[in-house]
Amino acid sequence: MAITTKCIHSRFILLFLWALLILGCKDSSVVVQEPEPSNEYTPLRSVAPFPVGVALQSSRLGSALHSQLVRTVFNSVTAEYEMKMRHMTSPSGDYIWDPTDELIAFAKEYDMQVHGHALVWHQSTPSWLENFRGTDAEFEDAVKNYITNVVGRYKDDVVSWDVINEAFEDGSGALRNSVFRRRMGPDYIARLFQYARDADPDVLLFYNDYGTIWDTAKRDAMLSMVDDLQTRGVPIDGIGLQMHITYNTPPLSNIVAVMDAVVQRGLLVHISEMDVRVNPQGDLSEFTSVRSELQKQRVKDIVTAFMDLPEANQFAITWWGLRDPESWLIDFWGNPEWGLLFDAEYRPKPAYEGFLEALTGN
Ligand code: 9MR
Repeated sequence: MAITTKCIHSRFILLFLWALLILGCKDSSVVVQEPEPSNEYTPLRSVAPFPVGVALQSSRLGSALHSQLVRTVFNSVTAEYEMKMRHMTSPSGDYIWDPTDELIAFAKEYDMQVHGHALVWHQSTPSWLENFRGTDAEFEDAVKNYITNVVGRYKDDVVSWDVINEAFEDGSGALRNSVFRRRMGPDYIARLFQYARDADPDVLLFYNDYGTIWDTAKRDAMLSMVDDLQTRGVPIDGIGLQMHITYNTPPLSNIVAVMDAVVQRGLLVHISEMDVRVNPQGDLSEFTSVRSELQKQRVKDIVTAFMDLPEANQFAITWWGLRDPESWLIDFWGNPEWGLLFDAEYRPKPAYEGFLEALTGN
């Protein structure tokens, strides 16, 4: 009898220890996946006089920490890919609304504005359009229909759209020979803007591109397009200057010159898709404090230059992702990179301080 009681006791103790172990493991695995965010920083949205945005993927909202950080720090969101044509429609052309609806619901709940990206982009053409069998007029009707449906559906939720993304070639500034250019003719951009305006008279319409801050042919092509659209009364409200830069290129003076040219045309400036590479030569295998300080200064300089623009022309600054390891830069360039404001552990980096210092004038 004594032996049986002893057995029951020791089994109970074992069970108790096992339960403790399981709970302990569970706790520590949560900590590993989602470390505590630091609270020792001022949210950008609480001090910036303009919207500060971040690119989002709806699947990342599943991480409580990710979504908490996004909504605390930023007050504008852009879908990193889910609002592009190839993701808004299936290969056969059916609309896919859920991921966008989810992003928009999140933005609404936390009082954030939504910048739509992008109605037309040659790199995100769905196969139903790339291989469109009808006439050119039918092709254009399909594009118009798409713009009307998408812009119309999100009329009350999306403040601004990139109507067309990256329409000019690198180096020459020639119009890319995309399926849109081939099927709709060389004046297709003007008609895209008009279709977007017809779908929503209040939404702000942007042209968005990379390289316009270092490639003079592309910059000139973009500005000539703007001049032409404005002369003909085609609606365009702003320019997205994709800020995919490195810690030391291009010179700040180039960036300021393009921003000024946009302002001279009475348009809004969107510093879009911002990230600052610190390892463009691939010489770093870990992030150094020297590069980190250079990155900080670069961010500070860009934000300061943006704030020097007339207030009426400051649209927003949008970061192309939240945490370093999630950035497209790593796969694209094939080097270790630390291009964003937060590190892998969700901690704000010195670059974040640089942004704040520019905002507060310290
Ligand atoms: O960062 C985006 C990446 O997650 C997507 O897979 C990719 C294709 O949709 O697009 C990336 O974002 C691009 C943006 O839409 C346009 N400018 C260049 C960006 C980096 O490629």
